[in-house]
This record gives sequence, C-alpha cells and structure tokens, in this order.
Amino acid sequence: MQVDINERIPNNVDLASDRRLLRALESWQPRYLEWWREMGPEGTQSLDVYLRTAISVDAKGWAHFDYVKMPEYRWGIFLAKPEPDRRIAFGAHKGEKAWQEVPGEHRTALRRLIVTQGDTEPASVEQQRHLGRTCPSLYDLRNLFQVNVEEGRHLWAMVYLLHAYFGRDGREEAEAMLERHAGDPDKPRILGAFNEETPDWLSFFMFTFFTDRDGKYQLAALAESGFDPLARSCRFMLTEEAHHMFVGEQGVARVVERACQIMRERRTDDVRAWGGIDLPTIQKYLNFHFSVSLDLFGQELSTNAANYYTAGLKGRFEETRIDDDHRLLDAAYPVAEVDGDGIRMREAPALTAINERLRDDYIRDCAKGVERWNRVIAKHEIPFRLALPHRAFNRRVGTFASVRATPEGRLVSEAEWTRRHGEWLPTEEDRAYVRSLMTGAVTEPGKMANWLAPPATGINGKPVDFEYVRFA
Ligand code: BYC
Ligand code: FE
Ligand code: FE
Repeated sequence: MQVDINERIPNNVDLASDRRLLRALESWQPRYLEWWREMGPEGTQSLDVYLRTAISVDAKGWAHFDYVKMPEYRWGIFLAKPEPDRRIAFGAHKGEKAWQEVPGEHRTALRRLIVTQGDTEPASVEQQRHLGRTCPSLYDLRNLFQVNVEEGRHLWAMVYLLHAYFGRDGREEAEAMLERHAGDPDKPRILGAFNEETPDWLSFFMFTFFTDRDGKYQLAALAESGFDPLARSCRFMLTEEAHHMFVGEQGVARVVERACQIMRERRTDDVRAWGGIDLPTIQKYLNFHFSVSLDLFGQELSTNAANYYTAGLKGRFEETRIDDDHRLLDAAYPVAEVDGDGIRMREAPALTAINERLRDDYIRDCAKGVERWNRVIAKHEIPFRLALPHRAFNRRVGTFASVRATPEGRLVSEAEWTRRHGEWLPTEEDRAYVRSLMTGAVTEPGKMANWLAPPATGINGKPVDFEYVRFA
C-alpha cells in the first residue's frame, strides 16, 4: 500500500475508503494540533527543522529527510507490512489465526493496553517542552524535535487503533489522551515516570536512554500481540524508537567524554570548576532514571500480565525466538524478593512473572549501554566506572517499594536512607548546578555548550556544523 504524503492524514491503512473513520480522525486532528501548539515544544511555530518524516514503511521510504516547519509535520498512520497468514504465537490461542478485529472477550484489556501505551507518548512531549530554550547545540535541538514529532506520531498510531476498532469508547479515550497532562495534579498521566519533570538536558539524555528503552521493550511485547493491527503498529513504531535511544546513549556518552577531557586536561577531579558535569553527578542521574524506568514494568508478579499473555494480547520480548511451549502453564521463572533483611531469588510461576522477565531483558540491554559509556572513561585512563544500581534501589512499584536499598542492593533503615540518599540520587544542589550550565540556547551551527563534547558524526550524512534548525 503506497502512502500519499499530501493527504490530510498520510497513511498506509487505506483511510480514504472508510469515510466514517476518516471523518472521525479528521475531527480529532485539529484538537491534536491545538494540543501540540499549547503543550508541545515551546516557541517552535516558525522554525524550519531538518527532520525525518516517514513517507512509506519500506526500508528506503520511511526515513525521508527535509526541512519542515514543526506544526506542518506530516503526522501519519503507518503500520508495518502484514505478514501473510500470521498466527498467534503464544497463550491459549497459540496457533490460531491472528485477529484482524478485536475479540469481544478481550476488548477491555486491549483497550487498556492501548490507552496506557498511547498516554505515554504525548506525556513525553509535554515533559520536554521547555528544553529547546536551553539547547546545547543545533544538532541536539534538532534531535529533541525529531523525538518530539515521532512521539506525537506514536500517539496517532494508538489513536488510530482506538478510533478504528473501539467505537465510541475508543473515541472518548482518544479525547482523554489530550486532556491528561504530565505532572497535572488533577489529571495526571497514567504511569509514574511520565509525571516527572525533564528539567534539563542531562535528564533528557537519561530519559531517552532509559525511559524510551522501556518503550522499546513494551512495544516489542505488544508487537507480538495476536491483535494484528496493534502488532503491526508497534513494529513500525520500533523502527523510529531506535533513534530515540541513540539520542540518549550518545548524549550521555558526550557528557561523559567532556567530563573526562576536563579531568585529563586540567588534571583535576573538580570538573565543576571548569563547567563540566562530573562523573559522580552523572551516576546519580543514572540511578534516578534507571530506577524510575524499572517501575514502568509493573509488579514482579502480576495477574494482569499473566492474563494478557494467556489471552494472546501481549507477549514476551522476541517471543517467537524463545525455545519453550509459549503457554507457560507449568514453567517457572526466578524472581528477586525481599526476605527478612535481605534479598533472595525464588522460583515463581513464569506466567505471573512475565513483567519481571521483560524487566530482566531490559536491564541486560541497559547494562550494555553503560559498558559503552565506561569504555569512554577507560579510553581516558580514568579510574571510575558507571554502574546500574540494584533493582531494589529507589522503587515505587512492586515488591521493593516497601523497602529502602542502597545502589548495591543492601537493605537499609529509613534513617540511613534519609541520611544518605543524597549520595545516590541528585540533590537539589546537583540539579541546580546542572541547570546553571543550561541557561541559554547555543544556536550557532557547529558550536557546542561547554559541558558536552560534539557528536562523532552529524545526521543523515550531514556535517556536525550543518544548520539543522533555521530561525526565521
Ligand atoms: N505507575 O499488575 P501490575 C513508552 C498499576 S514507555 C503507576 O504490575 P500491569 C515511551 C497498574 O496499572 C512504554 N501505576 O500492572 C517512553 C495496576 O493497577 P490496577 C509504555 C502503575 O498491568 C518514552 C497495578 O499497578 N507502554 O512507550 O501488569 C517516551 C498493578 O500492577 C505502574 C506500556 O506501558 C506505574 N509505573 O503492568 C515516550 C505498555 N505500574 O489494575 C513513550 C502497556 C503498574 O491494580 N502497559 N501500575 O488498578 C502495560 O503493559 C501495563 O500496564 C504495565 C503495568 C506493564 C505498565
Ligand atoms: Fe514513543
Ligand atoms: Fe520514543
């Protein structure tokens, strides 16, 4: 199916042949644009930004680069190509034909999953809306906007499913997506991490590394869904997600690189004296964003997750590559839990441990990124290593929400936590210092703020000093 990029809503789902659906989405569109103007990236109405826009789902066409005015971005609806005769790969319906319509018995659960997924997308745009003001370079500003427009498109992807498959309550849920707001005390976003602030660029890089990576794992689990339109939506979203995590990984790596340069050139550990962000502060930010993102996987043992799996709605990471029966009725899975004053492993039913398994996959992926950051430090021959904190550290969801643990995973008293958490999590002073480095926007092509190193290469083969954003 070809995409007509000039349609009001570019799509590869043949919207033109479904007038009712088209009209419903066309009436949601102005409300989306109004939300984008009010809650989206601040002060960007007239900028020309060198952005990637999906114009087809082929390997070649999905990454089309050009200057775009942000409010005129072509937010479209794109599903990955259908797999012929696709079968459900897991759960009680394993082997049956994948569903092209919503099965009545699973309607509520599916809607809930789609709403939860959809809600995070505009939330992240809201969280990041002020960052343009303090961008460290045009290259970074462009990357921020790229992430923002694609999160906006991810909202479109979920809203399409709600409109196309859930009738009236789907339309109501689509409205509600624009009514809840990140951090709003009356109408907050659904999941915890999406009500936190993203007040500075170090937070932004950490967020895109850790929280967008939760997105990757959740989308991968939904990409296995027996409900085929959801699976195909998520598959295409995953192609966009890779860039978001790249922005985070490279962003943090460049902050680390700059800290190391200062330490070596100035022969000092006092990186702040030279306007950099010191490695211990980077570690604290890492601790915060990792722990908050771990909460997004839900409880270690979850009957919700077991039901989603059995129903064929949400699978495991790379479900079809796992060598087992894909029903998990008798299988076990090791889960960490609090036991007296320690933490021990216990065999739990694999079905109820589905969330924990996905969290484990996620943690392994995060650890690889941290090792790449450590290679930057090692290259400078500096004796410091970044590390992921223990999964029990700073948790608000699941079994560890009821205890206090150090980054090493030692359980401590409330008193010790109160005394020492400032060693492990960013303090007000740390945050104020980081903010103090980011008081204005660096907008000269090729120029970088002092606290981060330039990227190794530019975007789409362009040089680093390319004019990624043009100001009118
Ligand atoms: N905050 O049985 P449990 C992304 C609630 S990120 C607040 O473990 P379940 C993106 C839960 O609702 C990916 N509440 O829950 C990234 C439940 O409530 P009830 C987003 C929470 O359902 C960056 C209760 O606790 N996608 O795309 O197994 C930028 C029991 O919990 C939280 C998805 O999340 C929390 N963190 O697991 C842009 C995928 N966690 O029923 C975008 C869809 C749990 O007791 N969502 N609760 O009232 C899901 O699959 C599941 O909802 C979750 C939770 C995995 C999130
Ligand atoms: Fe997204
Ligand atoms: Fe993302």
